[in-house]
Formats: sequence, C-alpha cells, structure tokens
Amino acid sequence: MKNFTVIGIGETGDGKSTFLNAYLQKNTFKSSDDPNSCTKLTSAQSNIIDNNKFTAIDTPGLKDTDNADQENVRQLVEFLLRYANGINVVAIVLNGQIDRFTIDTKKFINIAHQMFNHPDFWEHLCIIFTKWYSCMNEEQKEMKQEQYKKKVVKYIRDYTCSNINVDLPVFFMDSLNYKTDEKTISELNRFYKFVVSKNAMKTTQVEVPNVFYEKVIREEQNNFKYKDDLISEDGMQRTEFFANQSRSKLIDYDENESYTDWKNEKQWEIVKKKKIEPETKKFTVEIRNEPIYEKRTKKKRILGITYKKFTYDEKVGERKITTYEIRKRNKITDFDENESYSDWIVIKRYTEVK
Ligand SMILES: Nc1nc2c(ncn2[C@@H]2O[C@H](COP(=O)(O)OP(=O)(O)OP(=O)(O)O)[C@@H](O)[C@H]2O)c(=O)[nH]1
Ligand SMILES: [Mg+2]
Repeated sequence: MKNFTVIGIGETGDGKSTFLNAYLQKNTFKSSDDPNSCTKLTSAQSNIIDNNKFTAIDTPGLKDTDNADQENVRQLVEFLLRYANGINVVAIVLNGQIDRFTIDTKKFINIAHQMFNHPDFWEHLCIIFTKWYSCMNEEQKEMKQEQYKKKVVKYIRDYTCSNINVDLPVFFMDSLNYKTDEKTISELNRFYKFVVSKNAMKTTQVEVPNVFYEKVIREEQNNFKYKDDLISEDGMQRTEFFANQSRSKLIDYDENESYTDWKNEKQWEIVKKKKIEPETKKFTVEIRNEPIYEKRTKKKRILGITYKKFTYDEKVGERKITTYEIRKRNKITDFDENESYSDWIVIKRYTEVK
C-alpha cells in the first residue's frame, strides 16, 4: 500500500490541524479557537482511504504565541530526520479571510524551503486557504488564485534569484466542514489528485533554518593577517597569524542587515625574529695640551737698599690630556633581514694624561 504524506506549515490558528483532519477524513489532530497556540509538538497521524495510506504531519504554528518558533522548527527537523517515508506535499496553510500577501507568507515559504533543503522542493509546494466559506464568491477566489499566486511566485523568483517555474497549486477549504461542504469536498478531491501525483521527497537532508532571517549569506575573507610581537632581551619575536575566515550576513524579513563575527576556518602562523646585537667602541673625543709650570724663587735687589725674594711660575713643559668615551649601540636585523643601527649611547667617559 502506498503512503502519501502531507505536512502543514503556517501561522498559529490559521487552521493547519483542522485542514489535516479534513485530509485524513477524521478528527484526529486537536484544534482550538483559543488565540494561544494549540499544537505544541510535531506529530503524524494516518488513515487508510480507498486503499491508500494517507499520512499528515501537523506542526506547531509559526508566530507561535509562546515565542518558541526556533525551538519548534528544531523539533520539527528532528521529527523529519526520523521520518522515513518522505514528504509528498508541503502545504502552506493560510487563513483565506486575509487577502494581503504578508511578510509572514514569505517567511513560511522561506523557512520551509530552507528546512527541506531539497532541489525539488518547489514542485511539492502548494497553498491551502482555510476558512473559505461556501458563501464566499467565486470572483474573490479567482482574485486570490491569480493575484496572490502571482505575488508568491514572484517572491520565490526574487528569493531564489532565478526564473524558476513554480506550479504552486492553490486550494480553498472550509476544512471544518469537509464532510458536508460541497465545494470543500471537490477541492479535497483536487488536493488528493495533487498529492498522489507527487513522489515522496526524502527528508534525510533537512536542516534547521533560522526563523529570524530571510537570507543568510556567507562571506569569506582569505589570508587575513594579524600579528603578535614578543619582546625579549635579544630582540623581538613576531608571530604573523594568517586565517581564512567566514561570517554570515543576516537579512531579516524587514530587510535589516547584520553580521555575525568573523570565524576562523583555517589558520596558520609564521614566526619571524628581529635580532638586536649590542656593540661597544672606544672613541677619542678630545686631545688637549696643558702647560707644566714649576715654582721658582729668585733674589732681587731693590734699588740700592736690599734684596728681596720673590717666586714665579716657569713653564717647563707640556702634558697631553686625552678624553675617551666608551659608546654602545645596537645592531638591529629586522624581520626582513635588513640591518640598521641605533644611535650611540655614551656609557663611560674618562681621560688619560701623558
Ligand atoms: N469554519 C472553519 N473553521 C476553521 C477552519 N480552519 C480552522 N478553523 C477553526 O480555526 C481554529 C483554529 O484552527 P486550528 O486547526 O486549531 O489551527 P492551527 O493552525 O492548527 O493552530 P495551532 O495549532 O495553534 O498552530 C479552530 O477553532 C478551527 O475550528 C476552516 O476551514 N473552516
Ligand atoms: Mg494546530
């Protein structure tokens, strides 16, 4: 017996559980008109109709009132990874009473697409308008079918940056009255035909999408370089770090952009050394000659009266005074092996007398 699986995705309270009950022809999923989220966990139910097994996967609503969208989607992905039968149809369930093509519809489509991560995803997608009462006129239906669908297809093309052909069938249901409402019975039959025409899409490749961002664009930066210098007595050691990095550009559903931090993908390092070798040298800075005097005493007659002794200095030679400086400087061999010198610094100054 063949199994045909439909998964319902959409906003809380728009009628996913009720629609899936209609699809299974039995009231198995709990539904409620309470404004708070009713379905809390992803679960599956089946029914055998005309010798075919039909399975429905009911999911917690997006825009969950407990703000648990990300957690709900994670749990849904876990469920799908364990679900071996594959999915024939992904039904985006929307409240038919609301005409506008809102950011939320984009979000549901986007999340489902990112989550299934399957090349044939668009072929399996359809829209279910619920709460479509029999009293509603056909014109309105046409309008929805044409204009709304056009907008969704345009969005899918913009979003995938392609001219993809998306069939995107649209169904109108008063799911609560699936047994009695003629129009719903006929739409359900059309829906079964669509479901059985689709092969099951495997769910082994499903991924947890980020429910907050419409687009997550990976950016790369290769050979990014930063350095770390370590100074020691004999010089400086420079470690140059290189990395190939990546980050994500996040665009939310209101088109606000933000970025994650850069993350190193691959990194390597090059160590370079800067050598400092001290050298000292003796410099002669001054040579000067200084006269050498000796004291002399002489007697001298002062005009016919007496002799008087007086002393005087007499230059008897010269001595040479040499001033030396011991200076020090550093020879620096830089990271590229270029040599240079620091200025001389005087570390000692002295004189020698000869
Ligand atoms: N008349 C009518 N009522 C509907 C239809 N679809 C849903 N409802 C009602 O809308 C309310 C919410 O429906 P649910 O099926 O619980 O909605 P849901 O999307 O499963 O909601 P959550 O589980 O909270 O995400 C219930 O009272 C349903 O009876 C419909 O097509 N026709
Ligand atoms: Mg529900």
